[in-house]
Amino acid sequence: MLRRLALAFAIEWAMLDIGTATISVPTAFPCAPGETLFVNDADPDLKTCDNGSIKIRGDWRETMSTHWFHDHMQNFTVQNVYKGNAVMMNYYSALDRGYEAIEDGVNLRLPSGSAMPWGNRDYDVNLVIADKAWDANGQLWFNPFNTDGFLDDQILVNWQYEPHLKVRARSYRFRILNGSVSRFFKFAVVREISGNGGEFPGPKGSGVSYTRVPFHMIGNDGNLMEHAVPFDGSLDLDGDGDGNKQNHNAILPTQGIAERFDIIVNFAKNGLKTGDKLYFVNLMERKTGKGLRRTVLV
Ligand SMILES: [Cu+2]
Repeated sequence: MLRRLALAFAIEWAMLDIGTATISVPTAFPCAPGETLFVNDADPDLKTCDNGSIKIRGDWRETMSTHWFHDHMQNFTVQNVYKGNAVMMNYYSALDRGYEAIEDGVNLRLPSGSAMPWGNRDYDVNLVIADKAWDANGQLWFNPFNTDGFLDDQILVNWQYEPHLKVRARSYRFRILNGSVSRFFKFAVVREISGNGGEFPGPKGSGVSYTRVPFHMIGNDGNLMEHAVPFDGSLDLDGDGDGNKQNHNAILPTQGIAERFDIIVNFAKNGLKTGDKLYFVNLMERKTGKGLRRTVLV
């Protein structure tokens, strides 16, 4: 009898910035006391953690943050990603070390936590958002012969159906990956309002409506941005000169397949109170996988 082999790999790989070594600001790894790392610099050797970081070659301006990897088997990439053969991968650095507490003039102190010397994820949340379909037996369903782009009717987060997260009244970082195989998204962050006083109406008969919850974007597609961008209605973020400051108030740009946006939502601001319910909602309507259609609401 043929049995499918399950192969388990223990993989260790170094995630280093590449770039010139000629600039004056060194790039660096975060580390715990006693941690070592082989650094291939002018003096290649095992370097030891020094005050929370290990200097490496490269240009700190190329510091990466949110990535993912997935199976790339020829002609099966889509099916395999669809089935869940995909993983998010956070890069930490002296700049973005996943440790809020240290103030050394380099660490950006992005929302993360402080229990470990680096790589804390208490307040740093990865979200793989992807659409799926099930057949009548509740099994994942996919049509490999649909080469127009396969759209599904259920949107899952981290392979979970309608997941929720209890949050504290503080800032969180959300690393949002479009892990779909064909569906483009356009996400907004909204708060549920009881009654119809919110800007956006709820489903018919639900008795609720929704209002915008502003946030900041700090990274796009794997790299930290030069500065945080407020998505709060204070700027015409399209840069199209039409003066419309609302079309990205609490609303992200269209997010393509595999694209990542890192945002920070402050649950202690924007009039949020204990017990409030917030949602990520998708405003991009798609009818076929062939192309984008339109944005709902705005
Ligand atoms: Cu890929």
